[in-house]
Amino acid sequence: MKRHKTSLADFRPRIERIERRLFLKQSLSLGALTMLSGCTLKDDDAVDRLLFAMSRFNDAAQAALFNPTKLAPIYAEADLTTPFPFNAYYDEAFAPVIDGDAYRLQLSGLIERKRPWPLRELRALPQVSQITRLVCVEGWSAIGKWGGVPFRIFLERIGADTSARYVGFRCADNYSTSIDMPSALHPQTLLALDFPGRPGETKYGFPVKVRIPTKLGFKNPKFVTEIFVTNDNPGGYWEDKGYNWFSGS
Ligand SMILES: Nc1nc2c(c(=O)[nH]1)N[C@H]1C(S)=C(S)[C@@H](COP(=O)(O)O)O[C@H]1N2
Ligand SMILES: [Mo]
Repeated sequence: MKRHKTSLADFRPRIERIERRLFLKQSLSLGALTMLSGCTLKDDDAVDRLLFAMSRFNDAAQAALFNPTKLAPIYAEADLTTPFPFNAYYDEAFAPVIDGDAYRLQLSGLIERKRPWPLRELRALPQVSQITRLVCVEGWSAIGKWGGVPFRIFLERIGADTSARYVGFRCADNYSTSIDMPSALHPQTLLALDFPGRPGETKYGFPVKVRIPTKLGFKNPKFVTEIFVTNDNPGGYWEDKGYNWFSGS
């Protein structure tokens, strides 16, 4: 029996196969990924046990419709991961650095008031902060603190059509992603303006990241330049390459 350290990535093809077979369009659950990223898989049996547990988890998730009141776990300051890991589809050195004074958040689609928002006006909206876990499909997770405006408050303020199906995001690095409206309105979804890391560090998404603790990392856009509301699924950078679109709990 093989006894070597492996990561989630090593089992990706197999997980994808099983995922297709068992869950069809249902997501690989965030809970299961948290488990996976928090432990070392030592052998094939361990993987089988995990995949079996995951399939049960997903069956339960499938039995219930998305519950917009279900909360992601909250952590303490003592749990913060430092340094916080950086991730993007490119190397850290190429992360965009945005001029906060010149920045305007653009709005489009099914939104009544589309005037662009300067950073200082976003800062003038009600602010909250929360410590949650970011879970990346690549097999790691990290606990960080994000502060900002509850996204629901922002959507209401701009007159977004909250009966529409999707909210899409465009980013300064040409990244994009999109989420379902119930997740956009989830009480823990934040238009984040404060990030993990040292003061002044910009690579975690300055000036705006949409932080959705009920979704996998790749559904949490950094360096957001435009938000739009639509009834046509906008897909996204990874979504268009085949990643599960919902990817949340
Ligand atoms: N604009 C942008 N946002 C992005 C990405 C990216 O490449 N560009 N990568 C995503 C992925 S895969 C992850 S895991 C998280 C990583 O966020 P962090 O750098 O704050 O850890 O950002 C997400 N948001
Ligand atoms: Mo990720």
